[in-house]
Amino acid sequence: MNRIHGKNIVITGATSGIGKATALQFGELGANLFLTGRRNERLNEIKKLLTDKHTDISVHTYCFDITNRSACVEFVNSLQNDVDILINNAGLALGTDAVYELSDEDTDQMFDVNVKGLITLTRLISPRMKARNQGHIINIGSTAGHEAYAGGAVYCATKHAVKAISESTKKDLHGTNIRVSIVSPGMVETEFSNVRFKGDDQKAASVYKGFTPLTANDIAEIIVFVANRPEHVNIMDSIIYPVSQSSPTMIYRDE
Ligand code: NDP
Ligand code: 8X3
Repeated sequence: MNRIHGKNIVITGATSGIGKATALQFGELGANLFLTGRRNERLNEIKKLLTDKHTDISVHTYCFDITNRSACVEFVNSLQNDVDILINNAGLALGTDAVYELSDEDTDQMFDVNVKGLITLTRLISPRMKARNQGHIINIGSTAGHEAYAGGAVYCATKHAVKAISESTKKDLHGTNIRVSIVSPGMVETEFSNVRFKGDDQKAASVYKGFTPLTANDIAEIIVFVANRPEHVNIMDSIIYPVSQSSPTMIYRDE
């Protein structure tokens, strides 16, 4: 059953990976899309992909940095439509430094995007959902938000924070019809590792060598499934690993 048709869906970080795949899958189901990211060319490409294929949906793009609070306010104020579903997806890891080697810049950027950006959009959009007593907030967590690993002090902390924020958000909205969910993937081959290794694409590719990682589409399918449940069903969290991965650091490789 398609419960998505005609819904207004905000997706942050829709220029690549999980966010882009999710936008394309929601487009197939007839959702109106409000897509954000910093790379305008990518946003335009995705809009064209969607509107060429689907004439019955509207696609709006918003180019801004989620760490810029006033840009977030401007974005939310510019929305003419009620938001039915907010997908807080924008996020990143920077480096795999041990805690005693971390840079302030990487630390700030991970917290600013993964935690503060997510809170800003939730804080700005949830009051309207609350007023309508309707909506769904889906936060993209990580298995790193369930189990920390060496070299991931900050990234893991931000994803543990996403889990905590999601649980608190659900409790803050207790008694309303607003659903709050987390989708927590293991290793997904996207631009995530290219960003983490700051453009060292060889190092990024080596992360996914010797086993079959998840794809962005695999996670988009889960996000769509979570969003497409009946109104009274709230999937709180879902942990998705590739079959070759049993924990953030246990990966069975062929070679
Ligand atoms: P990608 O690097 O492919 O996508 C990340 C998205 O976040 C991009 O669209 C990027 O857009 C956006 N983004 C990053 N920084 C900012 C910023 N300052 N302002 C606005 N948008 C920003 O990675 P994934 O698709 O893999 O990651 C999506 C989410 O999934 C993240 O939250 C990540 O932590 C999580 N995740 C990823 C896993 C993986 O293994 N890949 C596993 C578990 C969770 P732009 O650069 O255009 O601004
Ligand atoms: C990303 C998962 O374990 O590659 O959230 O850092 S991991």
